[in-house]
Amino acid sequence: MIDRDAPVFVAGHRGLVGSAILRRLEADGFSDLRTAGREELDLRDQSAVDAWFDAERPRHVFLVAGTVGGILANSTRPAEFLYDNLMIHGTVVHASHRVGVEKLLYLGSSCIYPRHAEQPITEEALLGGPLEPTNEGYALAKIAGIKLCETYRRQYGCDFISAMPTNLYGPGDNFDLEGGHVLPALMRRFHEAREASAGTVAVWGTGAPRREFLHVDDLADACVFLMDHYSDAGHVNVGTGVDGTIRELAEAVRDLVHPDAAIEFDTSKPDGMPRKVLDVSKLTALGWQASIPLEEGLAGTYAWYRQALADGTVRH
Ligand code: GFB
Repeated sequence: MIDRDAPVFVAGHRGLVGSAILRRLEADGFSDLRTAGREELDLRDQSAVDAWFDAERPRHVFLVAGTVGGILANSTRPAEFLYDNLMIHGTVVHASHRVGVEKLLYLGSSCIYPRHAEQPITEEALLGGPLEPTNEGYALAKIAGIKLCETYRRQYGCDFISAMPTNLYGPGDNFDLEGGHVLPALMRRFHEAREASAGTVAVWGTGAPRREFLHVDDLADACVFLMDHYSDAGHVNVGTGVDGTIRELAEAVRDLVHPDAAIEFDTSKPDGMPRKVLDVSKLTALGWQASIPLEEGLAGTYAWYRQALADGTVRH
């Protein structure tokens, strides 16, 4: 178990994942949480990151910062996704080594796996074939992050571990229609159609791709579990092991938000990876499994979204 009274740095605390980890650590009694907003610290800048680590001296690090987005943002801004993430992973891992961080958890993404990986995808599928082109830049940066943790462990003996989550959703998500992921985008589109009494809602692609969705509170729980119980070089998949089509997801969101709406597929938009479901047997064998069913997670996220709209705090 990591020490609940040690200084812990959550890099990326304002994002979907970072905010969930912060909530989870606070609930768990961690007493010395350190964060740094973008305006205070540019995580792409090694000298700024070094200075911050020298001043703050964290003993544990959750490296969950990055430039993230959905399929369109990834395919139209590949340079940003590659550069920002490569730099952020490099600076934080290196600074952590330099000041002697005892344990670091690095968060990757299931998009690291080859486009035609055998499903469900095991950890061993990494680097077994070409990547999905819509998110190649992001995936390459995420693979570099895994290799940073592995090599710093091998060369310097750092206890740096990596977790690879599947597609995430939950409170604090980005509801931007162009830049965000499918689940918040659909929730917002059905919500706005209901408000406008519109009868049809657009869903990108064919509806045929299959995706697995993990609630971010489950992910935060898994991250703390791994920090407490896992110390090895190999990365660990984090998911539910259950997937469905985008059409099924759209229908579930429609039933929850605007049951009278009709769905119209916009096939000018990309489908991306045909299927992405993780083999989670490694994590299950370690003793962790997801506990928030999709239906419950969708309802909670929609309640959160409406409240955030009312409060004016939703990210668009
Ligand atoms: O969530 P999403 O952008 O992530 O798209 P990916 C998932 C699927 O939903 C794709 C479809 O087949 C989309 O075409 N989709 C339908 C929509 N309607 C929408 C919509 O309104 N917005 C969005 N965004 N999609 C991402 C990667 O890929 O997965 C990232 O780009 C990251 O790198 C993330 O790894 C986990 O699963 O396709």
